[in-house]
Amino acid sequence: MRAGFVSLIGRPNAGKSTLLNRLVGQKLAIVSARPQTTRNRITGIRNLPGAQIVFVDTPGLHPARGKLSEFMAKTAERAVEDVDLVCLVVDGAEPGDADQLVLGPLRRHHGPVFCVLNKVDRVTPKSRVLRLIETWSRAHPFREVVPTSATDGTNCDRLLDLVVSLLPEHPPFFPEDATSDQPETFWVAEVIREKIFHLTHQEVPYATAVRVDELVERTGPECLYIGATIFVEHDSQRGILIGRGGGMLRRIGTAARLELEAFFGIKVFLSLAVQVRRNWRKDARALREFGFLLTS
Ligand SMILES: Nc1nc2c(ncn2[C@@H]2O[C@H](COP(=O)(O)OP(=O)(O)OP(=O)(O)O)[C@@H](O)[C@H]2O)c(=O)[nH]1
Ligand SMILES: [Mg+2]
Repeated sequence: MRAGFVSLIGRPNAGKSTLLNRLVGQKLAIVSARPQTTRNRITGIRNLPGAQIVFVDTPGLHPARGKLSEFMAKTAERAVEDVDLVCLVVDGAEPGDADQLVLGPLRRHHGPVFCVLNKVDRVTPKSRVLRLIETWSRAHPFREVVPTSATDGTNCDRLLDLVVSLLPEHPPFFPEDATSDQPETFWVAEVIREKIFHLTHQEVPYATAVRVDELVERTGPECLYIGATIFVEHDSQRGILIGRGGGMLRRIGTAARLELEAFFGIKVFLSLAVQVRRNWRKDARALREFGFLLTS
């Protein structure tokens, strides 16, 4: 039996969370077209015959600005410690430079590192993929440079095989049926936050935190009752999130509820409230309250 931990790190928007979901075979991490969607370390467990891979998704590597951003940057940097393999995920369509920002954290990892050239479905002409492989192979002594597409699945099975071949012999870390070690309430809050990323613009999704206050099964009729609070930094953002006649909050609530119902397989009653917590992203206490805690 082989088992081990594998971190996915890289610039914001490279497709780390999409790749985590693809490799695990289930949507565990939220995804959006904007950078800095992921804020926490998110594990996704893939069980294969004879192997258990614990993938670790991370916030995008970026220069920290402010307390929340510092938390995110530290979370990403620490994710290379105590893992068996690190995958640096690069957006093949917009690779950026092989600079300190992405190569720096690799130096703190003493095991093998892969470079995953993601979004190859968007790279044209195809000969450019070969040039990218050459460029990245020169930037760091990567054990493998693997072109993938997390959205259409290209080469993801090959990536899984390569990962398994590097894992140490070890009994499984988690039960066979586990897919994550995040609590359900965290995942529910993330689903709501994803809909806010999809439906609102500019600073609003970045100024938003979601806290699930209640998650209980109710009978007569049977349903899952979820109460959550959406926090924003200013009154104007609260107005935008609620929308005219409550329209925006209804759209966010409906989109989240449909996904939650599909996941839990039971009717969901979702109650959302919006509160202002001034400048919460700069407030250490609020960050702790909203679950932004460094755990290692
Ligand atoms: N065409 C294409 N798009 C992709 C691929 N992988 C991810 N995307 C898209 O890229 C965008 C960013 O994806 P995410 O998975 O949220 O990226 P991330 O690296 O987790 O981003 P942060 O959490 O912000 O660091 C989304 O719009 C995805 O649909 C891919 O292989 N091909
Ligand atoms: Mg992400």
